[in-house]
Amino acid sequence: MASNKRPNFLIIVADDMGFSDAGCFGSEIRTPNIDKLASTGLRFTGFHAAAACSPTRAMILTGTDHHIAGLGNLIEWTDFSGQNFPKGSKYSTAPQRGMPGYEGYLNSRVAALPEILRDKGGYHTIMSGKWHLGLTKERSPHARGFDRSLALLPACSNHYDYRPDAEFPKFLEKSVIALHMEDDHYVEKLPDTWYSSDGYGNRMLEYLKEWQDDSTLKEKPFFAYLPFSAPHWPLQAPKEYIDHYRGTYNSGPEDLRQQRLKKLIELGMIPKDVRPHPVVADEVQGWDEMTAQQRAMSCRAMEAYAGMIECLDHNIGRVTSYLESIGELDNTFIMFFSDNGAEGAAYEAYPMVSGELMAHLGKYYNNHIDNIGNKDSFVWYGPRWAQAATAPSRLYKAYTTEGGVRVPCVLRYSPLHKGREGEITDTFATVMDIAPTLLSLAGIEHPAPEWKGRPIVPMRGKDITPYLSGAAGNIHDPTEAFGWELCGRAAIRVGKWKADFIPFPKGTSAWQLYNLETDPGETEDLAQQHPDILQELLVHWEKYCEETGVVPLQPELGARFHEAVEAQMKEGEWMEYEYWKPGALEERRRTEFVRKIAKVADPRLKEGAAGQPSNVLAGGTEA
Ligand SMILES: [Ca+2]
Repeated sequence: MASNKRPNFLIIVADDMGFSDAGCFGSEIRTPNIDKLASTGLRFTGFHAAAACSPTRAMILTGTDHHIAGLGNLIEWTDFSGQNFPKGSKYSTAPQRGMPGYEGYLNSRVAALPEILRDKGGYHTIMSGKWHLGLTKERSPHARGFDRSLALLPACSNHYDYRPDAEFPKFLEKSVIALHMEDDHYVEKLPDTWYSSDGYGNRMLEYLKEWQDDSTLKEKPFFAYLPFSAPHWPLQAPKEYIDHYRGTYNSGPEDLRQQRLKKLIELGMIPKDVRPHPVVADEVQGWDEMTAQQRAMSCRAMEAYAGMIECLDHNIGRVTSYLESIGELDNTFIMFFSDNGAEGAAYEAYPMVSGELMAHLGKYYNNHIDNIGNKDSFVWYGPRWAQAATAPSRLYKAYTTEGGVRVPCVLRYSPLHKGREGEITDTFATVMDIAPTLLSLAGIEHPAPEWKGRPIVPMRGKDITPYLSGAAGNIHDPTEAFGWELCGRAAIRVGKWKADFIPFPKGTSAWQLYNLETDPGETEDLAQQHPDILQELLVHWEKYCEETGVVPLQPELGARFHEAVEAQMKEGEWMEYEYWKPGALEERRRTEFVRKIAKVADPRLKEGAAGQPSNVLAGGTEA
């Protein structure tokens, strides 16, 4: 391999895949291709994302916090407050609507990584997979720097592009239609044989072959972004993959959880004496309370989930094998990771959606036990299976506890980590580190404070190349603070100390304090024992809110911010493109379905900067 050539980049993202769902992270699911990347690269057990999809994707593509980049929350959750809140919750996302940083697409404060790599660095930029960073042409991958793209624009869809001829309940209208854009135009019809992971793998291969076969293009290195929409629900996969798992999960989710924990300990990925967080699943029946039929149905959902992951892995293998066949594998910096923790929502138990949703599914889908996983089935697997995959961590997707934000990650780039193949590292890293790392490897400086005539923000992530090459012992300084916030769930971490704020009913609606070094499961709240450390973290929290523009949804997350905001828009007046309405996919009528988004002034208080952190934590983080 020519060493004077700048590296190619391949960033592969799984959607809602749990921490222990890959073979190289202790899973029984067959993932030979991810495992091969791991055995020839590094595995990260301290890699962190946001708690859900589009916020993470915003951070991947900008290197900064999602509250800055326009995805302060998922647009689906700011648009319709109730759908993501289980029984007993009173929280509304209304105060976030219309606020700066909550646009629901990559906003103009950021330059997107492909824009910089292409326009400043001369890279060829290609994408195949889920975008979730804007629904209209001017927000599309094409508009944000991709030379070639096939992109699923919304959060999720039927993986086979199947949809019944029916009016969708509100929850499903944004969850069924496989709205894709290819370069600068909407895809009118996907191929009849469409299945998401195969479709994205196919298209990525086409783009790579196009690059390989064109001598002019080939002079440029490539940036390839391959974000799968699997294994996000609806759990669907080709039968040949699902069949590999028939009967595998018959002993239930607790048994699987114990098996996974045992494997994680054997691999040295979690401490032998780890105290796993208990399973939190009060809203659904216990395994022992279920009938044999209910248990069998549940196992089929898990089998379908496993099949989705194997199919995703197969497509990763097709892409990496192709790179190997053209002699580009070792010159390609590759990362694979999940965008958030496993998805544990039990939508059947959500008062805002369950009745209407379940009635619709009963009428238009076939969730017979022998049909689960097929195109006309529509299932999710719920909190118990999810927590088998997030164990020993607390909770799952959409929560800012480790179960929502700690994700499996594999990195392979031989020229930088020679001799460390197969290594497992627990060093702290985040998805915000990807952009600075790629720019560093490409030899490009980030353009902040200005890009194409507009002011833009700098990156908040760190270049990880000094860590990979052994020049640095860690990626982030242990005194650096990291915040998370999503739907009023929050966390702030400095070194081993982490404070979580999880509202009722999944949490206490009070700040809790954990020592992740001795208690990675976040099981023992030390807030009473170490009030000084908690207070110190909360100073960092306020600073994080000020720096990133978090609009807190509870007084506990920032009374002085909270008092200044109130509901700005009504329910359902936010989504910018109503693509699920009849006729909305027709080119000539599309503009009828684009809504104007009201803008309000930023009412966050400007006076009184957050207090400067004292050194309580600095003392407390010495490992
Ligand atoms: Ca996701």
